Amino acid sequence: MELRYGLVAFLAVTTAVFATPLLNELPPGKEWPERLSVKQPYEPEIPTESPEYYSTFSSDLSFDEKPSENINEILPALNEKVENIEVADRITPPVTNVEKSETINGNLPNVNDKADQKRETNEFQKDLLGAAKDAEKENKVNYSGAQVWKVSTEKSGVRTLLGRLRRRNLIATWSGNHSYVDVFVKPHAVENVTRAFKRENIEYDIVIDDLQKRIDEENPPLDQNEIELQDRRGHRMTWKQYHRLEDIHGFLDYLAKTYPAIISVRSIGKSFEGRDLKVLRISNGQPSNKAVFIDGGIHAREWISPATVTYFINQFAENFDDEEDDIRNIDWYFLPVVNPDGYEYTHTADRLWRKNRKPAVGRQCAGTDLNRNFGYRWGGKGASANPCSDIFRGNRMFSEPESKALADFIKNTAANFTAYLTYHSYGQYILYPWGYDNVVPPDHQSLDEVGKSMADAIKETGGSKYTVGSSSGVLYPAAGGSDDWAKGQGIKYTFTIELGDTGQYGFILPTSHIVPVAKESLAGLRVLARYVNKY
Ligand code: 0X9
Ligand code: ZN
Repeated sequence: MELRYGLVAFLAVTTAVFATPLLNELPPGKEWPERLSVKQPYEPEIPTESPEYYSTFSSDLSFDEKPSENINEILPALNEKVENIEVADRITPPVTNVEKSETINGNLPNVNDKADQKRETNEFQKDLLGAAKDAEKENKVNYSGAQVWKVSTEKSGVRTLLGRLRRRNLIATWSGNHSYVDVFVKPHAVENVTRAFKRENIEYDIVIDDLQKRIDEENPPLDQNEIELQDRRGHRMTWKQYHRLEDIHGFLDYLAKTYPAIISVRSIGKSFEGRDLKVLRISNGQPSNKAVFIDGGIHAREWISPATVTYFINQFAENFDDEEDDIRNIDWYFLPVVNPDGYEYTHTADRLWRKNRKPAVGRQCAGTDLNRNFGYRWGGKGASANPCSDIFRGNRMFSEPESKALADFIKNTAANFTAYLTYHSYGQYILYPWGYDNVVPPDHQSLDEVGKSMADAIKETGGSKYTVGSSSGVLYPAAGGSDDWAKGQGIKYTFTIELGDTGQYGFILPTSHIVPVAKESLAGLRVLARYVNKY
């Protein structure tokens, strides 16, 4: 008897081990193209230093100061270290509920009667889950009383005051452009900051008056029906919830198993804490195809981004045969979570974490802003050398395993990358290079045209208004972004897309917004696909 079970178990394990790579194996001609001797589609055509390359794009910015100085006002404090909040900068992640319950489950009492065992295990697990959930809540950074204000910066003196408050670590900037800033006011500072604003007669709107309440309401658990549906579907993604990394990766693997002729998944490297950086490729295998690379989740707290990128994947994968030719004739590469350590950390410890989780040398603070770590004009404006800043650029370009893996993959793949889209939040912007300074590439007019057509499609589909422009012109200069690096590699249609909303919820966008945001973004992506095929 035991021998038979042993044999079954042995067969199950060997099948799982050996069949998984086979399931992911694409038919000849449909494999992922390696670089080898294939000519790269993006031999640098762009001189990085040529003066005619720079045009003064936004000389009419209504900043109080020159943009170059202004960014030092706006962004080094873009959520600088949250002080007075206990676990904000913990370097070792806290033990999560899962880890805890697993440890205890390992020591379950030995009950002989199967029904009893099942009941007791269930009850025991329920108790554990409840206790673990409470513990998890206690372990998380608590934002009770923190507020988010929208402040117009048109009036002179506003930026100076914001700079002062920021330097005293009372506020941080969530988002903003040249006419407004969304200001995160730390819980202990609300009174003082209110007084300072009143004294200087500066108006503001309180957009979020208790951030923790919003966080608590943001991502409610699924109801029983949804959970049963998940089991039947073979993966757990729902777009009715923000999912943990495990669910996202499980979904990618499920698609590769289900559609092996067109879909495959590959880990292109590991994060600092050892999580996979999983890229899913969808392709009909035609050698003439152009390729598009799409990523999400560079910034940990921007949860709508991985949710949207996985929504795209689902649409293309599940309806590939019925898709329009413009979609079918592109090789799609998706990396939904560029920063998996940060993403998990936002679920387990600090909902507002932005960077990755690699401790800085000296370990005084953790994390590098991956969108300041790419090797194009690295270390320029809008990037900080202070490891405790939320826009820390890292010790050198590509110092982080996540940014390095992404760049190496794009460089070492012979795919004909014609577009690079990186999804962020929030603000509703479609941004093209350059980000490092107020200058634009020679083909900025065509980028502007494509961006505007995408924005039109988005508006037509879901009604949201996206602003289009160069990222330094529309937002602020910030060097070391993945977009600038991709454009520097010669990838024609390079955009950063800042998804919704425009600040009502900011990063804490309720789950009911996922499908509307993703659906309208998909309309924009379809427009991009048309331009890619025409190029
Ligand atoms: O600052 C960023 O990294 C992006 N905005 S976010 O609010 N999602 O953090 C904008 C990046 C635009 N691109 C470059 N500056 N290169
Ligand atoms: Zn971002």
